[in-house]
Amino acid sequence: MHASVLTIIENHRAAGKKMLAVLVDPDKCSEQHLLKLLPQLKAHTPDFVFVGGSQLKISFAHLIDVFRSELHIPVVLFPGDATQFSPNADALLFLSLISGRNAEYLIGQHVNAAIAIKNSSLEVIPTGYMLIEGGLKSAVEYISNTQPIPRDKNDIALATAIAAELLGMKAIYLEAGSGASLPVSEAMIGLVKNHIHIPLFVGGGIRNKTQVAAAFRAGADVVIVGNVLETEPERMEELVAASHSIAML
Ligand code: 1GP
Repeated sequence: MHASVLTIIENHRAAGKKMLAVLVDPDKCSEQHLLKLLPQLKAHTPDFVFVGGSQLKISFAHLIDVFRSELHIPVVLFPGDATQFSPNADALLFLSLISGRNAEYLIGQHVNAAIAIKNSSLEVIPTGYMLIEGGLKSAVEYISNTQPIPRDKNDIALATAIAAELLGMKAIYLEAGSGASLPVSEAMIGLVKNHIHIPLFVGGGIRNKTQVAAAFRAGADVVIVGNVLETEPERMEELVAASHSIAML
């Protein structure tokens, strides 16, 4: 049993430490890939494993159970919609796509999932999920039928994040989209960080230790990496080490 995800994040923030989350998309995690990924996750443990994706409607119960039994870190649901739910995870990012204006992803999917979530013992983390233009059309943009915030419109990103905090959300996630060619800019991360008090997650297109360090220096509390480990799971060590070396910035 570990502390709640929000408590872990708050404790790290208080100690000036940064955190890395590895995102595993069940659509892209074959049994063969899992056999390569698991030893890396065990040898170079990140702070969290996120499970989810935005594309296909698949059951990921098996993956959740494997991570829960093999790893000693929180397993966090990062759902693309209400079907991507398992009561066996530790926590759920209850994502509201606040960069967009599609009610289905602002509240509709949440209503669909609400009773199942309420009946589970999952830690629920209401999260303002902000899609930022990342150089490529993202799956989130396509599936949700919303527009990302332009990558140079830092003022819009800031106002959106502040609105989320005022609405009572417990975290902000700046998302450039999985496989983005351009991660969220340091300027945008820094501006948002300086005006909110809730934890800041940053992901999308972060592929190496330099980019991990840049996102942390700019103000991210938790950096999420996914895509790069789908093709090169052996990069786990470098990315986890980068999150540790940035402590106390
Ligand atoms: C995507 O933010 C995550 O939702 C991670 O992005 O797959 O590009 O690392 P990548």
